[in-house]
Amino acid sequence: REIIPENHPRKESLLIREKIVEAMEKGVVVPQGLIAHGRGECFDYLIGEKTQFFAEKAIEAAAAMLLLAKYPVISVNGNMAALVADDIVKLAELTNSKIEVNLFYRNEYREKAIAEILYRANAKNVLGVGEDASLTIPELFSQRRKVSPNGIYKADVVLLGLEDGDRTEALVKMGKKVIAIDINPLSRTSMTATVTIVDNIIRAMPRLIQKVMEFKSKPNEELMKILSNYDNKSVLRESIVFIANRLTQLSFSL
Ligand code: PTJ
Repeated sequence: REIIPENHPRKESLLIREKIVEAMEKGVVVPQGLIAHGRGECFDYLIGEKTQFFAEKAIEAAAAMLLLAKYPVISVNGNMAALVADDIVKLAELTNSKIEVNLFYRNEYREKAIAEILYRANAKNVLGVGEDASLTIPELFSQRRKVSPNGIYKADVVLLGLEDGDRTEALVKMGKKVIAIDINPLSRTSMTATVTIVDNIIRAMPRLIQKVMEFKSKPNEELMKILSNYDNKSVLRESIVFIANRLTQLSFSL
């Protein structure tokens, strides 16, 4: 928007903020989504607003996992639709993934508005809208429990971003592998996912697409090796140690 000066040092971050606010004004993002975004901005400061080595490792594992999956699904909420709709569609195409709308604050208007954004980004089919979200994830009491029989319910791998913790736990209990993009390494989602990409979803999605394109020609055995060498707990540990060290260094630079 015109109020952000061209030479503002935090122009990019402010423009992204405007994107989220506009999406909220249209009812795509919920007000709670602004709070989630602010929390994300804070963690982005802590990791230096760059994709760090621990995220690169997780992105490699995620790319391998998506390419090896039998029935991968990308789960989309309001914030994801507002920030990375084009990338979601591109990634789905490259990995043969289904796209499903799944909302914490579900209502018919938002389901349709989010599907519309994805269709405008050239999605072929969007699941989880209206009657299609007819099945229930066991032990989950939020609106997130409603899923499509042809999407998340059937998936072996689910990619999700900016989530509350309950659903990741429930999906893992159902035997699914979960790839989470969450910039907060301490969240329950981060702790329970199979692969956690601790990075801003805006930077992580294009990198994940790049990695999938790079890995597409690799034989399955090589992809399986990448996955078996991956340890999510140690990647999370590395991200927390990185933040702690960075804060210590910053304290000395005062
Ligand atoms: O659209 P809905 O109805 O499904 O609701 C979506 C929100 C985001 C409101 C809902 O899922 C929610 O309340 O999420 P939480 O519990 O606030 O968790 C969001 C997580 O995403 C937090 O751990 C944030 O740090 C993280 N996060 C925020 N912005 C980004 C992010 N992670 C990656 N990239 C970001 N840009």
